[in-house]
This record gives sequence, C-alpha cells and structure tokens, in this order.
Amino acid sequence: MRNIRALLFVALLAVAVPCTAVAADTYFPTAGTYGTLAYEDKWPGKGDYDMNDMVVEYNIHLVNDPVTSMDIVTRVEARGASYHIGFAISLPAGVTVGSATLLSTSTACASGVSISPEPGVTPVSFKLFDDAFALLPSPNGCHFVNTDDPTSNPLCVGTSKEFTLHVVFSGTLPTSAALLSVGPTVGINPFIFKDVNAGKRTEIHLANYPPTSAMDHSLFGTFDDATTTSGGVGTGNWFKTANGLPWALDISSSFVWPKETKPVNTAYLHFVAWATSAGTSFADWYSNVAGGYRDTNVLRTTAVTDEVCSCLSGYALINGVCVAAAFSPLDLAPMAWYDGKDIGTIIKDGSSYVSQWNDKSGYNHNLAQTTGTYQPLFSATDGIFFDGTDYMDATSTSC
Ligand SMILES: [Ca+2]
Ligand SMILES: [Ca+2]
Repeated sequence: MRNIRALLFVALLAVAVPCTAVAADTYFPTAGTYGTLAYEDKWPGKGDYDMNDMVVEYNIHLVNDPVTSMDIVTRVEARGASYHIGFAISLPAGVTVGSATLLSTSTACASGVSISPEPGVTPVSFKLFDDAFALLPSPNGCHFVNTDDPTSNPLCVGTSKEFTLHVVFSGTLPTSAALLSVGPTVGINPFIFKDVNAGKRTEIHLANYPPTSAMDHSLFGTFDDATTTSGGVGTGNWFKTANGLPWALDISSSFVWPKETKPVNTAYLHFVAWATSAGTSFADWYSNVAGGYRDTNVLRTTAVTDEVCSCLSGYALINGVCVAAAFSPLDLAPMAWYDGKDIGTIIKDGSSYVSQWNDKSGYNHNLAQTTGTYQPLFSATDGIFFDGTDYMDATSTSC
C-alpha cells in the first residue's frame, strides 16, 4: 500500500510542478497525412511543364528531438515520363548515419533490406530506386501511368508503389528543425535523377535546394535554367528559371496534378504569380478555395489506389512502417513507469536495499528512500519487494 501511495503522490506532484516535456516525435505534414512532391523531368528545359513526370506522396516521422531515427514513407503515385528516372533523398551536411533500411512493397515491407548511403556522394544520399519506368511499367501499351483521368483513359492506370526509408542516426544527432528546414540551409532534400554516366548524373531538385556531389554541372545555365551556383550551399539560386519558375514542387497536402502534357500553369491559374513572387502571392495556388484557381479540364482529379505495405505475422503497421509488434508501456504515454526488473533504473546497496528507483517515462519522476529501515529489497526473481513498512516517495529526486 505504501508504494501505491507513493505513485499517487507522484501523479499529484506532476500536476503541481511543471516538468520539462519529453521531446515529442515530429511528423510532416502531420501524423497520418501526406504531402506531395511533383517533378518536371525535362530540366534544363521546361519541356511541356506538366509537372507530373513523377509524383510522390510522402510522410516524415522524426523520432525524438534531437532526432534518433526517422521514417520517410513515400508513395510513387504517377509516372508521366518516358525518361528512366530515379528517386533519391539527401540529408543535410554533417548528419551521421548509423544504419538504414529500405522497406517497400516489392521487398516484403516487414523484412526490409539494409541500404547504404550512395558511395562517394556528399552530402549523405539514399537512392530509393533507379528507374520509375521499371517500377510503374506501362500498362496495356500505355506510355504513362496515372497521369490521364481513368474516365478518359481507363487502361493507363496502376496502383502506387510504396517505399519507406528508415534511418538511425549516430554521433551528434540532428534536430527536427534542421531536418525539416526549407532554407537557407535546407534539410531533407528529395530529388529525381536521370542520365547517369561515369559517376555523374542530372539531378532535378526543388527550387533553391542544392544538388549532391554527383550532379553533372555542365547543364546549369542552359536552356531555361538560370541557376547561379556561386556562393555555395544555401545561397545558390538552384533549379529555377530566370523569373523563378521551379522544376519541382513540394506541397504539404494532397495535390491534383495536371493531365499528361498539360502545363501546370494552365491547370493552376495563380501558379505563375506564386512562383514569380517567391511564394509571397497566392501561397494557396494549389487549393480550390475559390473560383478562378484551377481548370479542372486539365487536371487528373481521380485519386490513385495506393498499394500499402502489408505486414508479415508478428509485425504491425505503425505510421506506415512494419515494426515488430512488441508492446511498450511508452505506447500509452505514461506520466510515470517503474520497472522492477530493470536493474539499470535501480540504485541499491551491497545488501540489495533500494535507495532510488528511477522513472522510465522520460519525466524523471524518480522515487527515493534515504532511511534504511524503510527501503524495499531488490531481488532478481521478485523485482522490488515492499515488506509492509517500506515506502518510497518522490520528494528528493522528482522533477
Ligand atoms: Ca513533363
Ligand atoms: Ca508528363
């Protein structure tokens, strides 16, 4: 009964004394929702500028802050390209990777495969796949997948393909703010690439996002590209036309992309005003909040059927990732958690009398007893044993 009293005391104390909150996980856009990346593959020319040559939905889950690990779930929704395009994600300079796993619908999700950063590429970069053409092959002789509306072109549809990049960080951990930064030093940097030749390739990034060291720089400043590479990472005017139009979009919600060959600026009537104002005008250009925002005649308005990872027995799908389905008390977000079998949380003397029992919730509601006659006894088989007189409280060491 005494130990129960101690637990109640802790709960009351937690209300009366503000504690430093445990670093929460961060999701982008939010837990369970997806943003959208859309690319035009004709860089350095604008091509047809239909911005559907690859469309990828994504959700980012950053664990703890500083971040100990992350999961980036990506769904390749559409391939409106005849190029054989790959997709990769680079991380900010200075981030150290301990290990990484790639889970996908084609590799049994739950088991995943170990993945290494691209050799010799800086900053750290992970290639999720080489060829969208092989990933979303042409159905029924179609050139493209999921770019025209299925009502008008019912044969050229397919389910999306899902990949999850799981990265465990080591060394000095990155902050969530650094990983999600959009500038001037950018965080997570997703890009497509093509024309791989002798270790170099053409990368196409979001506007103002720098390429990796594998980028072939020879095409910068040609055709419609007005990239200025002087000034280094964070200061370059990367992957934009002279008036600020990008070759890639990052939208923090779902996105209705243009039909095949239909320029994004004819589908979204405020797109040019948004892009040429560096995002200050019509920040909601992709929405449908009012008349005059979009021309639905040139938009693919039907949602794609998503192919999601199905987990093997013994695994559970949590935030898009198949993980071993072991229960942890932390799943319940407790205010306190005392584990009588975790010797790492128990301070005892040479006779196994316990002077301190630490809280594993992260709130540091640690219990203590300095008076020897009231100290409970630890044993490896019973955990912590209270004899009816013993008790612990939180007066000395709680937060
Ligand atoms: Ca195109
Ligand atoms: Ca296209």
